[in-house]
Amino acid sequence: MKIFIVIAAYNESKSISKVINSLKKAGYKNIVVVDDGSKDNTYEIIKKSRVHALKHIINRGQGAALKTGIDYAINKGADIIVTFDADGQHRVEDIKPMIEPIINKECEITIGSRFLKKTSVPLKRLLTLKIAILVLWLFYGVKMTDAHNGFRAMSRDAAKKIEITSDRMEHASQIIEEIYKKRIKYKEVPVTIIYNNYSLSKGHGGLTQAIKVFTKMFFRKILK
Ligand SMILES: Nc1nc2c(ncn2[C@@H]2O[C@H](COP(=O)(O)OP(=O)(O)O)[C@@H](O)[C@H]2O)c(=O)[nH]1
Ligand SMILES: [Mg+2]
Repeated sequence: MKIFIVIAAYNESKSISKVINSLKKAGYKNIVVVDDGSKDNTYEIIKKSRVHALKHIINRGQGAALKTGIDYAINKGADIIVTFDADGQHRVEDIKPMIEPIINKECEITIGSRFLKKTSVPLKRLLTLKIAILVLWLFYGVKMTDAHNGFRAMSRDAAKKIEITSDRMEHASQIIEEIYKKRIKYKEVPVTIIYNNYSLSKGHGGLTQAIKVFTKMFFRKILK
């Protein structure tokens, strides 16, 4: 089984080496890092790290960066693709329980859920995450416990089926829509998301972002 870890990285020079090293230490050999037009030296770091180092020359957003990485992994013969964050918020130990249901053919895709485990999510994040879950339920009738978790694992077939056309953060909701529309068998797996000063200082996941995601989803829904 060829397992590929795909990481989208935007201005992550402070954390990316640590993330790559912990993955290597755990035995993951196929690591694809897509530098999403960072302004810092993220690309120089990944170039030296002996991973598959890809680069967008401009910043296109996490959705676009993941698509680049996933397409690359498919071309390199990946059997399973795991998407993993560059900022140290995901735990390497959680990869095994994420890929097991796919290896055992229980489902084609697993989505990490921080709400199936006892984690304390900062209030600001909690609100937007709950809104995202509600919107997915209202629009598609899909009941998820966590809709914007960047930690996922998918079979090669599922990765080929899912079309990501949303460049920025709304790709997370789009992936759930794709799972629903294409009737891909999925499972939510409890994972721990690490909230530290570094991740919170980046200031994403706030209400403005939630409104942007919702607006894009809304137009996608009515323009179809
Ligand atoms: N915010 C942001 N993250 C990006 C972008 N492109 C790639 N990423 C990566 O996407 C991952 C998740 O981003 P983050 O801001 O931590 O979002 P959150 O943890 O889901 O609230 C990180 O590994 C980023 O480095 C981008 O344009 N903006
Ligand atoms: Mg983060």
